[in-house]
Amino acid sequence: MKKFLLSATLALVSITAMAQTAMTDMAEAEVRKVDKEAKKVTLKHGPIKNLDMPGMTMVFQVKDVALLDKLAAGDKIRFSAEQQQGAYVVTAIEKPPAAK
Ligand SMILES: [Cu+2]
Repeated sequence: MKKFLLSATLALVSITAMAQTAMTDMAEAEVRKVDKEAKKVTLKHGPIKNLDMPGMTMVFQVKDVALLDKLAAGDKIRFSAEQQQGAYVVTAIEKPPAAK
């Protein structure tokens, strides 16, 4: 009986951990510079969980230049990034509905 309770608790803990990962998938950032020609964007970003990166200002490449279309310096965004072949690449950008 004790053993059953323990494994049930462990299962519950791992489900909770998975849910938290999904919810914190996107990081917060403020756009500093948009460079469409180079397909790059400079972001002052908060912690990025999946990259194990603390908050900082840095340049990202973008997966698709269309992500930069409606972006301007000063915009507050949420974004997803991945590490691909040694470079940090933004794969998705979300702007809050209130933004222009
Ligand atoms: Cu960074």
